[in-house]
Amino acid sequence: MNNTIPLCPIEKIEGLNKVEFKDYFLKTSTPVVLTDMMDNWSARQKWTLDFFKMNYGHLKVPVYSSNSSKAGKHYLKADQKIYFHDYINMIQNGATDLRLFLFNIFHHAPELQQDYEYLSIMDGVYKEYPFTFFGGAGSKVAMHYDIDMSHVFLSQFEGRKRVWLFAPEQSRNLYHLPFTVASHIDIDTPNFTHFPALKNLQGYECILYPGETLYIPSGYWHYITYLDAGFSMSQRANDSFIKKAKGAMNIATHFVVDKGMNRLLGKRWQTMKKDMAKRRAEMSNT
Ligand SMILES: O=C(O)CCC(=O)C(=O)O
Ligand SMILES: [Fe+2]
Repeated sequence: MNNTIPLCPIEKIEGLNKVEFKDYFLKTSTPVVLTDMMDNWSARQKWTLDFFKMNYGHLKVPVYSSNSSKAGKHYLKADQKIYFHDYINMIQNGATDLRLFLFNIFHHAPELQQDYEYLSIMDGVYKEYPFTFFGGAGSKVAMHYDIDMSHVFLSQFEGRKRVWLFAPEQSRNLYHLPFTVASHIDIDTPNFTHFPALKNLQGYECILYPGETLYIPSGYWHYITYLDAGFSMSQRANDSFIKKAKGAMNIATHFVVDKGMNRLLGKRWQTMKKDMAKRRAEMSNT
């Protein structure tokens, strides 16, 4: 809990089957931690930071500074490419908050697929997008929701993460920046005077441990703090035509409207979006 925003603990469950998952979590868009989803993967024991350092240290990987997932022009633009070996050393030594994210390790090391299984808890798992996320203690993932509107299953291999989730209905209370999937609120130290709608915000919280898989329902906002150096891998799934269409719309809006306006107006566009977010938050609270 961060004392100021009510956060409900996310339930942790073992032995959930597909029907139960659908009825209790998928249909109701309720987050849950599945504690046994990774049990049968040999990757669960085999994949560690040291394992990647030793076997794949020669790969050059794109790393991002903590603020590069914030709204703005540089969204998803890598800051630099460095050797995987050097990057892992840096996070193990606590020397950086650079993150490696949305990294498809199977493109570089297809043999690793043998250690791993695709989830069968729901239909529509995208086999082409198993992404890994690495970071050091203290790294933060800025508040966002995933642009393609997929459901996300985030499996933790090493280190712990604190995850805060907020349902899509909370978008106005989070001052969602229009035409983006981001919020500029500093949720660690919420400023209730400047952003009064934050008083109405309600969310979920969990600490994700190695061996656990967090289900992040489609459209859910997430804010993540790495408590230790570590990494996870996500699988994405989408079994709904409507959600796929919404995702395609989001991507078009972001890349055409937001990027275009950024180029055209720069800082002024940022300010306009913040003003719009403020007006919308106030409208929904009057
Ligand atoms: O765990 C992370 O570093 C980011 C995860 C994330 O944003 C996602 O899986 O969509
Ligand atoms: Fe995400």
